[in-house]
Amino acid sequence: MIYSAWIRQLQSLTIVLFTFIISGQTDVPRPRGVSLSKASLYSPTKDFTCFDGTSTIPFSYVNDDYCDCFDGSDEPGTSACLNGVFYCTNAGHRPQNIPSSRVNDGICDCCDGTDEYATPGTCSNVCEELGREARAKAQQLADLHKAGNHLRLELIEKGNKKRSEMAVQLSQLEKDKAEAELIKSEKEALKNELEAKENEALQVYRDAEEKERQRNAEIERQQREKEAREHFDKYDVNSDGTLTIDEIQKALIFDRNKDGEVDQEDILHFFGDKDSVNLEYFISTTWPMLKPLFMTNQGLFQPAVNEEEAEEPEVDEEEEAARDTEDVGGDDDDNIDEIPHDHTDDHDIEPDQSGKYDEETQKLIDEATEARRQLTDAERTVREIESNMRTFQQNLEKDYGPQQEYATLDGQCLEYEDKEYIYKLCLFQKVTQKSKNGGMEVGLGEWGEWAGEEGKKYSVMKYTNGLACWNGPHRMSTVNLNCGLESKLTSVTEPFRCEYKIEFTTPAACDDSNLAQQETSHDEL
Ligand code: MAN
Repeated sequence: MIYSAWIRQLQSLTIVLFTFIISGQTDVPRPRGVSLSKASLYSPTKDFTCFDGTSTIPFSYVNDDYCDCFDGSDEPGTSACLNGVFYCTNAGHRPQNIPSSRVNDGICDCCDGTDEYATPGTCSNVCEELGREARAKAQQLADLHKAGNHLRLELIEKGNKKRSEMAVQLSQLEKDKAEAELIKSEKEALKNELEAKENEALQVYRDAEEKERQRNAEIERQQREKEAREHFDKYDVNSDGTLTIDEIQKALIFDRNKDGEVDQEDILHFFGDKDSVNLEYFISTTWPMLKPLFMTNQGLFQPAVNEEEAEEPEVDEEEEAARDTEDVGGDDDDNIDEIPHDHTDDHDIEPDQSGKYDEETQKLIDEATEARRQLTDAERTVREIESNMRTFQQNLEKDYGPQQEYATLDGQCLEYEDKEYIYKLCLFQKVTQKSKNGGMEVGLGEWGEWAGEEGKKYSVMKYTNGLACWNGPHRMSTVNLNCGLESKLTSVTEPFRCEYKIEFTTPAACDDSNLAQQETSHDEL
């Protein structure tokens, strides 16, 4: 045990020394796989404390190919810890952190080849070449951003102008609305006033109509009564003012089964289980029940025609119908009691033959109609102003980017075609898809929100709640914004069913300062 500890110490010393020699090529000597920024945490004159603070070990244990720290911080230059981090200096290109488990695994991860130090010659140093390419690309990007940035500044100016114009328009609409509401309430008051007059005039017609209705009802009632009385008199053979079962049985017209007799039970039913009925009961109860029966029989048993008539080859149906009606209704209305009816009263107010009102009433109706029309117009105007205001308010509340650079793009539509579909992105509104083989436009989402990751919020747009996918969720689209000198869609894909990814270039996404920030964050690796 003591021997093995001694061996471990000796090995460690050799490895650490070797490491320091290798890293000694840079200014600050440090163990292998340690970045410049972390060099001070590895001091050969002190014990090493794991980054997570869980233990402190002799410095000789650092990079001794044995994992002592839970966080792998004691083995940055070996693959002993699964969770360690190896730092590639990559001089000439970008430094890089790789998982230390990849150290000496036979695969070149660092462009300077330092991760494969156990087998020198396995990896050649290609950092200069890669760095050159990366720098050229970065330069291109920087040039693009610089050129695009001019356009972005223009968009910012236009965006701010658009917003302030919208604010002015909104406050104008607020004034318009106040005015329109005033007009509306004036029109409403006028309408109420004229409608009251119209109502008053029409009430005269309504009253007359009601009077007429009552008069007709009374005529009908009297007709019914007259008819019932006539039948009563007919069947009351002894004219004693009482109709008996016996008397009605003689009226064979009620012989329903045509056996020459009127069923006594039926009569009892019509008589309310009494032997006889008086005129009053007959009118109110018996006749209304008997009449349908009477009418049926009347239709079935036509009165016998005399020979002369029988010779007539054709029967005038109209005449016959008229005769039937007479039979049913009894005599004509000649004897109907006159209902008092003051026509002079009605003369002025009844609509004339063509259904028109008197001149004065018609004038009031026309005035009220016009007032109603004007109120409807005034209400429509208020609604239209309110709807415009809502649009302006919604647009003013929309997040058009930190400097309004996206404001002028609102509503602009761009298309992209692939083999199967034509996609359309209407910025801040919606995304659609249309099959080239025809069919309906499919909604792939409506404007939702900016959804870029922290610090890059304005690099991604989300359009959600599109048409429901068959047996699945609603379609939605993610729009990635890239710097470009013109606004266009460069690709549309569907990485997951009903989830669409759109690449969109626009000068609004070009920003020198953003680029500078990105570069800084790369260097920090
Ligand atoms: C349509 C298109 C496709 C989508 C399927 C899902 O064909 O909207 O993009 O994948 O429906 O059923």
